[in-house]
Amino acid sequence: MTPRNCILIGAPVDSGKRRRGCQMGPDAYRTAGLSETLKELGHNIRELGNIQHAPLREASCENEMVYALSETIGWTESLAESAAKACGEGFPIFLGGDHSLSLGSVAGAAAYAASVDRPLFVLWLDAHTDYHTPLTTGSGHLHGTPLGYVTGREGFEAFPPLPAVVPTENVCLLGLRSVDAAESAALQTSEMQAHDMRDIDENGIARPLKAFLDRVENANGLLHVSLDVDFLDPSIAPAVGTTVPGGATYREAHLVMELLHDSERVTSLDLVELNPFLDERGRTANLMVELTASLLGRRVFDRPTRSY
Ligand code: 6HN
Ligand code: MN
Ligand code: MN
Ligand code: MN
Repeated sequence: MTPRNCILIGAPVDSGKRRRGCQMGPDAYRTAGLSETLKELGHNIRELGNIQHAPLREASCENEMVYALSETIGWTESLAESAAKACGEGFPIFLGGDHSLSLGSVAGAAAYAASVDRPLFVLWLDAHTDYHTPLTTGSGHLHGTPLGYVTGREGFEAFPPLPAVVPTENVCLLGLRSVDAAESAALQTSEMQAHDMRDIDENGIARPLKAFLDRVENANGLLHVSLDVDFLDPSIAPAVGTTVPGGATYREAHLVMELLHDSERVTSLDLVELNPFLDERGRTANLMVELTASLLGRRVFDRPTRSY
């Protein structure tokens, strides 16, 4: 297996929703041994510690429900810059932090892809589509908006202008089981490939993923993967504020990671929405580390036995 130059970027973003706790995410991944696990697999690890948001400036939005706008804008600025830089130096892994961190990580990955003249593809592993805009969100929680931002939807005027838009046909979503009406309507007129759990129950998870990975391959694309804890079934991953029953099983999730590893296409990764405050003896943090290990080449016969 080719060793990767992994760059671990702590992003303790907690502004994307009202419930606190994701700020502890980066330390939970460290405690669960992410860096040691990836080293054992033979990868090179560079740890950047935790980054901070850019200086806050005043910002406003027509929708008065929107929560912590300035802070999320500050995070988007600093994360986009870190992501673009890290993509040029290795394989960035963003240790979240809530999903609003992906406004920045994906924007930065897209800027990097444009600078090397290659298309960026995005795989969104989530119970939710996160396709709102600040104008359509009912909760006001900006962690529900990153795919709206990076695909260039209107309503993000207060945010940094996107250096490069991700075309909706380059986005694949897996694991959906909670989609708001406004998101669903917008999805219909987009080219995103959205696979809900019904689809996965009927057809399996490998089929849509392989079809997407073939497209990435044929386009010689870069691939950003955004893994939301709530992609997983709450029975195996309780540490998330937005649990939805009926999520991916342990094996479905590992299979996704194994196929991603075999594709050799993944160039950046977000680990998001872990809220260690809600965990049970670290089991969700441990599982997220195990999944990252699968994505980076761990095989069943290498896997140490560990009970959760
Ligand atoms: N996430 N659609 C809901 C909302 O509040 O807009 C949930 C968003 C969840 C966000 O999955 O990162
Ligand atoms: Mn999400
Ligand atoms: Mn989610
Ligand atoms: Mn594995």
